[in-house]
Amino acid sequence: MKYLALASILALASSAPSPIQADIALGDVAEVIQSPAAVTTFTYCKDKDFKNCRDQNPIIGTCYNVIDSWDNVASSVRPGVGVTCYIYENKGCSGRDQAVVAPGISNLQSYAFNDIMSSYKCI
Ligand SMILES: [Ca+2]
Repeated sequence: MKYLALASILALASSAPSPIQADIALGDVAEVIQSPAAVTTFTYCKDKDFKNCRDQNPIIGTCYNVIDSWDNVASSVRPGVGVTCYIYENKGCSGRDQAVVAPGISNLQSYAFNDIMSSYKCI
């Protein structure tokens, strides 16, 4: 009976349309379930001393472009504790970069990076 039940489930599964072409093995699925994407915090601010800020929750290891209205305006930045965030002069995490760790950089002018940041990535 167990075999029959399994066989009918398999028949059902193979006849059902598969909207997503998942090219991963079962082992990969287990790994994804056991290791959800780690998220940190990253705050960037239009003014020095962490004023007029935008708070983000970036996934570790993922590059983010800042939205257009925040492009080339950051004057202070603060990553979450325990990560290193890199800020980049160009989008796509390219160009000159500057590493930042908590408690952050209160005045990017000190690093010749004021009003320059276009993207960031935390690792
Ligand atoms: Ca820039």
